[in-house]
Amino acid sequence: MKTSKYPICKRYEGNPILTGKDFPVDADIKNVFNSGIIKYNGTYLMVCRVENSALFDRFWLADSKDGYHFKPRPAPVEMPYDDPEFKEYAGSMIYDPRVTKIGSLYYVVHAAHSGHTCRLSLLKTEDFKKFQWMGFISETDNRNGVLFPEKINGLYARLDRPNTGDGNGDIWVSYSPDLIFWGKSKCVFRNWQGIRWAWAKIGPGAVPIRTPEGWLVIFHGVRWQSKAHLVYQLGVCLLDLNDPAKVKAIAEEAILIPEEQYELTGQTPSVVFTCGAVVEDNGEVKIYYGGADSVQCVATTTIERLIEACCAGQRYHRRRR
Ligand code: BMA
Repeated sequence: MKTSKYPICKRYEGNPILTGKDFPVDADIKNVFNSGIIKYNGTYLMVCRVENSALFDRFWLADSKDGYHFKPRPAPVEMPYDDPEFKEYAGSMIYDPRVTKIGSLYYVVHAAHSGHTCRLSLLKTEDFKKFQWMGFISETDNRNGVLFPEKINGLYARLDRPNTGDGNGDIWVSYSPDLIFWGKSKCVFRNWQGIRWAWAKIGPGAVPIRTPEGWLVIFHGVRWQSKAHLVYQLGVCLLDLNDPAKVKAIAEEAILIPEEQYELTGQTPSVVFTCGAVVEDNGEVKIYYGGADSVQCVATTTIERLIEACCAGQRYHRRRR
């Protein structure tokens, strides 16, 4: 079996970088995890997913100068709860925000759970002070949506994870002329297709990263370890720049596996889950991820290592065919 020369991701030694205790006491925040991230005006801006003891989820901004030390703002993001349509579906849970900059605007795709089922919902902001709700952008039973940072062949594009009806989830791509109406949907790849460690479901994670080799996509893959125990890991693949439904290569190994105490124990044991990454000018990639649905963490790697991991996997799969 092919193994990598070195660990693909290196955990930050100060993990977790945010816990519920970092937020104002009266907000009663118990968990902070699966947060979105973007570089904004020279600072790292995290759109934190926070949860209180009643399991009410909100978004809360936190700022950092170095990408490791984050300071939450005094109050959560104001959401359009006065809109009855939003309230009906997102009333109990908004979660897993993914932030994409397109042109001069910032978009947050997030999951909105009515208590019965989940949809993708879209927010837009210019300045992270005022957020405009653009509506729901998927039917029910869909989550983990993420926008590409540019149009592809004249259309906005997104990856998401519709549940395929049997408890599974696969990665799909869809296109839109206006970010509201979506179509031309195609399955990109299915769980178990090329990856041994994710036979239950797979879904997109961070915003796709443009490289000369293709779109680098960090995704989550899930397997049943026992009847009642799902394990969430991170993987990486390369998609064709002009047609992201075409997979160019998938890393054979997971790039981050729950191993540390803060990933193995918590609300949901054995979970590493990402909603965002920051690419530095020198090619370093900071992957922000939730540990055990409880705390916010970060690990680093490079574009080069991620591409190498994808291509090594591809050679392995070619050999086997
Ligand atoms: C997924 C999402 C994530 C969560 C993960 C593990 O389906 O709901 O928010 O981190 O499950 O529980």
